[in-house]
Amino acid sequence: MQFHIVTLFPAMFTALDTGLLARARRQGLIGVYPHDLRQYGLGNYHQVDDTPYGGGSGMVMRPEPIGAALDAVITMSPGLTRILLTPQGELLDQATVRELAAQSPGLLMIAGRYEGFDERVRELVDREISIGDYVLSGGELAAMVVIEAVARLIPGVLGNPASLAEESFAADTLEYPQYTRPEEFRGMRVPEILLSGDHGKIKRWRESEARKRTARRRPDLAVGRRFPT
Ligand code: 6GU
Repeated sequence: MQFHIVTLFPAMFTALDTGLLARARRQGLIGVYPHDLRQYGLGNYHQVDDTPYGGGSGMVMRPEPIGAALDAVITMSPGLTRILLTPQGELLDQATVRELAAQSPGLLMIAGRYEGFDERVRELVDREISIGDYVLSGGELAAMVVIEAVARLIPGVLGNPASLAEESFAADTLEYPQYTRPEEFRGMRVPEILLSGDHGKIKRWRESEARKRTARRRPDLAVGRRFPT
């Protein structure tokens, strides 16, 4: 799966040169391709932003460089799903992540800087996505969040596919409490049931703990909801 990003800061994506994603790239399971928006800027200064019509503070990203960058990438890789990263977009959740993971050959994301995009940029994309209700100075970190969340759903990227299956089964609840050694840490003991060896009892305990934790911490996660697998 291909992840293309149109950005003024392509170097930020070297952050993905480590760990799980680096291995996935070496194996050819994913490709991460930042494209420098500055190359498509206007005039001698390669301008990508301008003052807003009607006045006001801040700068607005001009539509032509973004349009030219999208055209160039789409010509090289037809069929990419075009995504504008913006706090005004639909909130990213695991159901959306699954939809994005099903896009072939991949995603073309626009990571903006400055105060916003010229409204006409919205006409150039297939969807708009936000990663949460807070403001970032640019879409780059949001793009990396999308890449990480989507890539781990691609077959072969995760070391242990069983954890994926468990996640999708338990997608409507938070995870149950987990413990490893030692049996006692600073006076806190591992729940006796986990040491019992009774796998039926352990399974029921975990389901019950996950339900209780979800009800207390995230009552908005509706009981019974399941993400498509
Ligand atoms: Cl996608 N972009 C920016 N700039 N800020 C955000 C965001 C995106 N999602 C949440 N905050």
